[in-house]
Amino acid sequence: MSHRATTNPLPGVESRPGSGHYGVFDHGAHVWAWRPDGAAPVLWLSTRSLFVADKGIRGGVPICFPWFGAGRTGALTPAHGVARINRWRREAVEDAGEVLRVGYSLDPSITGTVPSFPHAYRAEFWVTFARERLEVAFTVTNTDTVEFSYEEALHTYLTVGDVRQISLDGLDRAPYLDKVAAPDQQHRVQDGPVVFTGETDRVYSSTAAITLTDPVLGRTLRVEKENSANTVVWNPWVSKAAAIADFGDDEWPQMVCIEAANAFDDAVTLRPGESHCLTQRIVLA
Ligand code: TA6
Repeated sequence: MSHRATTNPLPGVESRPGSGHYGVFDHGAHVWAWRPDGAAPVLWLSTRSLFVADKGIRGGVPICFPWFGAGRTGALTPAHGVARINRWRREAVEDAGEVLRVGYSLDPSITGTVPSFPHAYRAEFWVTFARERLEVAFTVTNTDTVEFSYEEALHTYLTVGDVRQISLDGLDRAPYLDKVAAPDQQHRVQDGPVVFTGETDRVYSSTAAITLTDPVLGRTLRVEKENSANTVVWNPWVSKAAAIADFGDDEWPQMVCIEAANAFDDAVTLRPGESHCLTQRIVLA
């Protein structure tokens, strides 16, 4: 099955090997579809997502760079940086049928000057779609004459049968920032599996792989990563989902975000000429 450059709502690359479905938009180098042949969709995409030049896409794998959320100052906009709202340069498509690899690049000639990140850099992104795994790799190279630091996340939205019935293993004993808790109670330590009983927005200090057990879909996903000090886990629950315009009010039970990240004190620092590659892999176990 050959890929095809698609228009969809946005230009990109799409392939349908067997009953599978692979898709990435040039906008944001945004991976929006991964459904392995014979399986249910693994990535989640809101039915309310926008597909416009200056907005992020609600679902798939948004690339957060050069800051996470509102940044370490808590005052940076746009949320999660500029990478996901710019159109990346598509550099390569390697189509071996069941395995499709697409490579992109981003640099200041695309994003323009970013006052809160006035640095010379080159960012590259590769996605590998295969039947049993999806791999995304985000590499930043310092092409400047001075060192700089940045935050990053592969903000992956996963489809689940019912978030109230899943559990995440692999974070036991990991310290985390609980962004939903009262300010004086936000520093906590994970005790056992992660389960979801309300709005959940946590930044774990952990390099571990995670196993997602989904009894409703009857499947287990393994979420592996390299060069990532943080794992972000998010579900907006009822009121936050209702407050987000591009998120359907009744969609929150069918998704969870598990994000390989380097944020806050774990921001990446690169000296001139240095590179760093953040990788996340989702494996159908
Ligand atoms: O990764 C979790 C998070 O930082 C949440 O706090 C929430 O803001 C989510 O990202 C979505 O952010 P977005 O800017 O895409 O609406």
